[in-house]
Amino acid sequence: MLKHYSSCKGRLSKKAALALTVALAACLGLAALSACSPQPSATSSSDGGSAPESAAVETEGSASSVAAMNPTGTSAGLLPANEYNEAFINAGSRGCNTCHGDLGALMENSGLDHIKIEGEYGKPVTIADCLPCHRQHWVGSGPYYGDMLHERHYSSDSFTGNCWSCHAQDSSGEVGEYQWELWDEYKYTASLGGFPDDYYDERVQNWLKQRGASTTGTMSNVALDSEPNLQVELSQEVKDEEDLFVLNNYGTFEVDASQWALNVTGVANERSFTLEDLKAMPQTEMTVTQVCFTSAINSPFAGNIPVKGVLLSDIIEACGGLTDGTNAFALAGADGWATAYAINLMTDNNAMIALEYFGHELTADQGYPATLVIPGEPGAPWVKHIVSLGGLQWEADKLINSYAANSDGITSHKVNSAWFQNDGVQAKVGQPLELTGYGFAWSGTDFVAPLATLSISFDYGDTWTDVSIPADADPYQWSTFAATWTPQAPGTYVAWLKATNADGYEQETPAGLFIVVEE
Ligand SMILES: Nc1nc2c(c(=O)[nH]1)N[C@H]1C(S)=C(S)[C@@H](COP(=O)(O)O)O[C@H]1N2
Ligand SMILES: [Mo]
Repeated sequence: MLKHYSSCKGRLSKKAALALTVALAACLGLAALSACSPQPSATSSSDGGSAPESAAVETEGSASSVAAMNPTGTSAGLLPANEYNEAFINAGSRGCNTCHGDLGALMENSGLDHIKIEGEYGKPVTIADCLPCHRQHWVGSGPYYGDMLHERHYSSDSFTGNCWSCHAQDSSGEVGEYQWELWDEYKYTASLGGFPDDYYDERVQNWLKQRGASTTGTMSNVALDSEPNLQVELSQEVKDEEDLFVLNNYGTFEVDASQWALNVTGVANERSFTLEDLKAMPQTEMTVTQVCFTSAINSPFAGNIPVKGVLLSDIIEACGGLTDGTNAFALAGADGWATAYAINLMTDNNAMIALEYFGHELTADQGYPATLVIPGEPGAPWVKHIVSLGGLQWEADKLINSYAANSDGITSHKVNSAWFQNDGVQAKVGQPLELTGYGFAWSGTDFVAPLATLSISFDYGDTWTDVSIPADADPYQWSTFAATWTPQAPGTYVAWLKATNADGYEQETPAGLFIVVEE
């Protein structure tokens, strides 16, 4: 049972920090050190709820604006309109996207040199997508968002809200032991109902119903469905290419293929491969899921890609094999992106130098003319515009340099899931509603077992519908699902989704989704 979200309070161990130097230094944009500035008006909140009366406000001295904040005007947002939700919770006036709309667009328009980060599948970028990097107190992941966002709001003309605009206090635990949380995380939890500890106690629910405070047994009147009429179909589909995320640490980089070559050292016959050389070699095709190393809960930074190219093992063989002791490659992209990786972890997983995605040559954002693809590992070491495989001799302990193995201590998600829908899905009683999403595990190594189960709950995790991933599913691809749910009663529901792998390792916080069901 999930009570409140951990906010990565643990310090990074020295070892983890070292590992992350490789992982994060490049995985994240480290350029921007100043705060966000507001962006052109958000027309709708990502809650899909009634955004506060949103005339765009011009910020003095800047061309940017945000949706007007109205902290004293009250709105239930997606929650049922009642005194508690409007006047007490004021749900419609809280959370980042209420004022800012898409946070990816906010960063894009901010004038800051931030990594390119875009919401895909029609999902806006939310604060959840910022947290894997900026919740850290570690230099490699960029500035700590708590400091910069407090300061930026404090000095903003257009921010007329207060602490509760962005935060909530979760009082689960001892009386008086409040936890500051982000509203955007808190809103999906049972604590929203006002009985954080006893929420799951039927007596609380009955008491609330008896007093007429709630028809559903939650103070917020969030509806529960403990016996959902739910059919789930799984697949490993490839979505539209335009929904594949792009993460460029240094912006879009153009390469002139006539000047380009891939240099290989640490092999019997060191050599350079031109694009023509690689095209003339045997080509292998497969479909493989790419996720960003810093994928958040409910993140749009994942996608299934049909790839085609030359297996790394074929390249090594074409160079007469590795020299004695060579067991890792330093990997460098033409744009300056660099990391290193154990060779066996790549060749065991059919790593390839990909020349094509989706049946065509790579675009600049995909890494033209060639990108290293490492099935089962997150995106950071999938070096785009790759120009060098530099032979290294690593000590045994360094060889376990899988990103999956070394990701403990940062808020990143080896087993994860997301809805493709946004908060505010509309439905009708008795009519089937299709909900879709994905789950995955970084299953390319011994460190993370393949995805085993996707689970859905409509009662804050009190009961789950578990869906097993078939044994013949490809562990290198995500599992997508279409869940057909027929709601039996009107109300606002919070659907939860979580992924579990074959070792029982469970997604730490479920992905939440607000659904509004009408009569
Ligand atoms: N050359 C180069 N390769 C790179 C990056 C980069 O910025 N430059 N970003 C990495 C990161 S952090 C990710 S998640 C993936 C993203 O690949 P995509 O943009 O094709 O989705 O590329 C990786 N390879
Ligand atoms: Mo990434």
